Amino acid sequence: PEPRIRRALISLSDKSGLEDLAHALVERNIELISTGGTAAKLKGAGFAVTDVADVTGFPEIMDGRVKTLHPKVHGGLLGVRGNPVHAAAADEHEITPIDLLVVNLYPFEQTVAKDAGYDECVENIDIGGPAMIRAAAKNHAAVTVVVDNADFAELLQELAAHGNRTTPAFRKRLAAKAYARTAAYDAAISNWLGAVANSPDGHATGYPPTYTTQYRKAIDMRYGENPHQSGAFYVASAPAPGTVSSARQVLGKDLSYNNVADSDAALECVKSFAERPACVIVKHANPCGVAEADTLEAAYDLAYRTDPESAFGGIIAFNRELDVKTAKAIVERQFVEVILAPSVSDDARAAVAVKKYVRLMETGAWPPAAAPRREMRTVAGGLLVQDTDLALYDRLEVVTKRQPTAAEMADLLFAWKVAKFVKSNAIVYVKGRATIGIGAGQMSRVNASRIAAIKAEMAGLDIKGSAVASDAFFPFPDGLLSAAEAGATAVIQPGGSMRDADVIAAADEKGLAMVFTGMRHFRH
Ligand code: 93A
Repeated sequence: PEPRIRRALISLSDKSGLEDLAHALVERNIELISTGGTAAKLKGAGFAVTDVADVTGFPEIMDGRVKTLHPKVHGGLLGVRGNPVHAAAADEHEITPIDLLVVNLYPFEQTVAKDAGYDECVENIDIGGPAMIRAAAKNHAAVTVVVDNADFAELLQELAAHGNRTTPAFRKRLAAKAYARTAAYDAAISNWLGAVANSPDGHATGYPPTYTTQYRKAIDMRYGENPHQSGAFYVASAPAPGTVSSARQVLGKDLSYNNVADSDAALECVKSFAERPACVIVKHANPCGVAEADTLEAAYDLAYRTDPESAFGGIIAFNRELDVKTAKAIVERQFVEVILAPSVSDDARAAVAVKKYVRLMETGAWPPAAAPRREMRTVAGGLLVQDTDLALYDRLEVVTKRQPTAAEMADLLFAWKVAKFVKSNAIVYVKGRATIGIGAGQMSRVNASRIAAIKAEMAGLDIKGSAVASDAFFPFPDGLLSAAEAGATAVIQPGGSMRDADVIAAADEKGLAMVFTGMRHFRH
């Protein structure tokens, strides 16, 4: 039979739910041992509790730095039940078994998060708590270890169901969680200390939040990118406002793996536009239509017209509240997977609700400028980490004889903003602040250019007089010439090719206006 729980050691920094737990344990005749603050709170509430100092025969010393670090505690947690040698040692040294350990740690992460000073952060590094947690978890064959107050209820259910016992499966699960907790705790300390060590004033303000971010599983998807792959969506404990991770789903079917990835692409792209209502339609992680206009509905209509074929089953993001006219225009015209907007009017919501499957996401407002962040992708056996590409250009330098007109300049900037979100090689044609042809993900820049032109033609859009953006420099004049032949009159690109002089000469010959940005935007 499983051992009965007779003695519990409770040591909690976060004391929420403590009294209810103690009450239930005492009712089950389980003896309580506690550290200073926890014991005081229990005694105040009228519970009979043994001070850990009375167990160890040693006072809590050094401001509590040493309170449970004692063989009477650790022997009680670690001794193998039924082992005669361990039992003899326990007898000789008057060690009594501890069957249940309930500990949550000094709030180190919260202390760092509230930007406390160095000394306060250091003082909030818990030593005795993790030591006990690790000891109890090692001995999970006999000892139950709880590190999260959210598990109190399940613990009490177990005790009730099994006559003051817990099942081996439950103890194993809790032990696994316990080691996950101490691992994450030490990781947070190490990352903070690393940042402190690298900071000139020894204060780690603004150190990359990704280092300490913890993720929880928000959605267990039916599958990943394909049905034979499993997939899930993990969300940071405090996701930035106005992101796909903090968005609220107000309508529709469950989000799929691809829905989340494409929603992110659409939303981050539409954030590039603030001055006027804008719409981004994404398909397979690429914008297939982007437009700005005086109304949201007009912006959607222009974005849709870029490539109606691709827009089918797309993800649509807006930078303004979704109004009823726009909502109706979408659902009456096309199949759409996800619609995202900072907010949604009541009648727009009702209009979308007509289509049961459409996922409607309310993102809330986003800050005008995104905070720096890191992004990661895995490669086989490794992890690539980089700062997210949040910059736009280094400079705007006209390198041709002809200056762009004001209208061309506006379209060039618009095309540049879009190109940043198109997979490389990216070529984007724009006219009147709306895309008219997008060439994405090609291995050659000339082909990206050709495809963009073909798509414009297929959509019945005229490239003549358009602006064109290239996410990286034209290595040869051919890509530029192909854009000029298609009818573009203005070009924006990073510059920096060995043959810039040839490319500029070709542009001058065709009477193009060309702007260099000094910044490349590969996206893979
Ligand atoms: O300072 S410690 O690292 N030294 C210890 O021996 C020790 N034992 C438990 N911190 C220690 N604890 C922690 O005290 C627990 O992990 C818990 O977070 C906290 C509870 O303290 P109190 O009961 O005095 O409020």
